[in-house]
Amino acid sequence: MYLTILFYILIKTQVSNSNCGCQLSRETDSCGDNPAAKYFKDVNEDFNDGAQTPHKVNIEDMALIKRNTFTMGTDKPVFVSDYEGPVRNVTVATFYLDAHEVSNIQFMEFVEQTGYKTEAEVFGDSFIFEMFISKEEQEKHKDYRAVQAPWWIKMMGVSWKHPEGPLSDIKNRMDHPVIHVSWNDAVKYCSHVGKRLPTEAEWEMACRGGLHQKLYPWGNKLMAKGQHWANIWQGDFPQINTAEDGYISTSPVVSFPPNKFGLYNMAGNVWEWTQDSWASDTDLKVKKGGSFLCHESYCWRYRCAARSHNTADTSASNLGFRCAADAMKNNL
Ligand SMILES: [Ca+2]
Ligand SMILES: [Ca+2]
Repeated sequence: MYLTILFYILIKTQVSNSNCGCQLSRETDSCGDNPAAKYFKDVNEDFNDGAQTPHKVNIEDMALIKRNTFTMGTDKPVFVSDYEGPVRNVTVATFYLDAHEVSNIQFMEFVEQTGYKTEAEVFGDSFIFEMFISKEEQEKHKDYRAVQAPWWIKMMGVSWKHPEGPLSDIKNRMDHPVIHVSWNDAVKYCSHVGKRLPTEAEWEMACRGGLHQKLYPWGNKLMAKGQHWANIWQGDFPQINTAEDGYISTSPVVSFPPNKFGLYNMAGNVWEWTQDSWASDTDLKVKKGGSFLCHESYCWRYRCAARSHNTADTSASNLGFRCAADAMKNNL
């Protein structure tokens, strides 16, 4: 009897695992119970995010963004299904926002202090853009391509410190944004440093840098003054990236001109997680800003009004974050 039950459990487990597809989001619905939720506690059992010991937030490298009412969204949506519109007035209280995306060196310090393991490390894989791995690896992982976007491959051994697989490292890009971090990882990092993720409204108001209804943080013209203002894709997506802006992949977190609020790479470089859910009853989280993979022909989402989403446990090679903090008296 016990053997029969054990056999049934084993078979059920195998069937359930084989159903976990290679969509860009780790869809918890199609995979039954979220495996990360099960392992997360154990792996990070001793993790202490410091929340019990409130401390003054280090506002160095943060911009103070004063309370304002701004016009959020657009009435000229490029992706209607992303709910980019309609425009509406939103009032945002004064807050601080990191001047740049969280870098590898910052994330490494967090891991060294806490022993934290990211979800990509717990799952054992993450999504990587095909161009960054060899043809041999691509062939090996041909069954792990995202159905809707086959240039994304779910690859074993990919994590924040091994962004292109076990043999890769980050030693020459410590000042680049940390990638392969999930929303859950981002929340843990921000909490550790006494901060939090920005809301979508905070992020978008910050992106606009005080400009009214402009496409980009610097205005409406992509190549204003004949120069590049963000790390995006030049060429024919997804085959040819001419990298005319100087970067085929991520750029340092402080690169390209900052906007009027002193914020770097709000548009492009890596997507940035926000605090908000896509809808109240889902595990999908809003991300903003587009990435180095975005091209106008396919993913014109490096506009301030643009938005997209992933599940909270998804990680990828073009997705990072920055933190915000309340402008409370003890932070001033
Ligand atoms: Ca680029
Ligand atoms: Ca960015």
